[in-house]
Amino acid sequence: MIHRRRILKWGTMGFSSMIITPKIFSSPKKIMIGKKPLVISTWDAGINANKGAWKILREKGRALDAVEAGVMITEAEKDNCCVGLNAYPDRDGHVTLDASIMDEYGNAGSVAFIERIKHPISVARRVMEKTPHVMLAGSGAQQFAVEQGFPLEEDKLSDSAQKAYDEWLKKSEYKPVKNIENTKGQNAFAPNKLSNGSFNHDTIGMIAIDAQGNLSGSCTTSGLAFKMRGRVGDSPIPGAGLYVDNEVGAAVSTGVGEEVIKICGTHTVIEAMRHGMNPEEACKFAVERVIKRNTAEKIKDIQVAFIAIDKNGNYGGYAIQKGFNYAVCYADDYNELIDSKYSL
Ligand code: SD4
Repeated sequence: MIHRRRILKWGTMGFSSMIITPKIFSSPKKIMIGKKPLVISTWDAGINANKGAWKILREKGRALDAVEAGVMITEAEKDNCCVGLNAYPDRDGHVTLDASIMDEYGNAGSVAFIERIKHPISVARRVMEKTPHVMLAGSGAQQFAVEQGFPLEEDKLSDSAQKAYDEWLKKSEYKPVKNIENTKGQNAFAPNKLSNGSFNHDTIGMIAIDAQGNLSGSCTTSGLAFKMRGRVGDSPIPGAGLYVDNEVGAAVSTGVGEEVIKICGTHTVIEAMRHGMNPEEACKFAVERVIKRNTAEKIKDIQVAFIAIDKNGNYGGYAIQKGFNYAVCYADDYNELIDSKYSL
């Protein structure tokens, strides 16, 4: 009855006197209760990684421990093109790794352009917990890792990485000559697509909420295959490749890191959730921002995807292109690969 009277009153006021409030300030949505504990991670390697994280979460362990243990599984995998020391190298033939981690207090640690260290995610955690800094890079990061007791691994490509690199060298005709960056075309650069036609991307990004309702996240990658030496992607940058705000949610990205950095990708996702979007809507919002910054021609070759969890254990993901999937685990018998929605 009251509602009807209000509607009638508005009806007499006419549209011009109605105040339209922006969507982000609209009346609060019904709170959806999701899953807790819960872990989600990018791509199909996420299934195995989730298993490691779930062992900790199911025992009411801390999300931070879960996201570290989970991605360590992927870092150690033998045949992984894109994470850990068995991954594809940069265009000079060296594997260089980026990783970051964030806890429920908003602490962050990361390593960038680190070489010959098997578990960069654990070094990132040490940076967070044992130093006053957030990020260490290159030889300094490696030196810190060794001081912390991490073994220095052999500087050698895995068999499959060596094969892929030799193949790439043939086609790219890359020679480390001066000013090659100015040459037209992509040959000397990280290709958007690999020779098998798949997008040049992979990474494991993992976010989790534990039984106590605390959030954490991790991200670890070799970056783009055949990238320029010294290139650092979004993965080790808080707010770009990974962001956690315990009051709101956690988000992680994958795909062409340069695009993610330019829109502060995961921070954008978190802020969208803070203003009322659910995780999938927030990931879509960030994806659309990447799309908007590019021409229709260019965006066809770019993949970027985000996944997110909110404070209530709801989750979602969104990608530019078809083909992105993520693994979701919230029970001993539930660890499934979900095909992400996408824009193009
Ligand atoms: C990077 N975002 O270094 C990473 C790579 C990646 O899926 O996620 N690939 O740009």
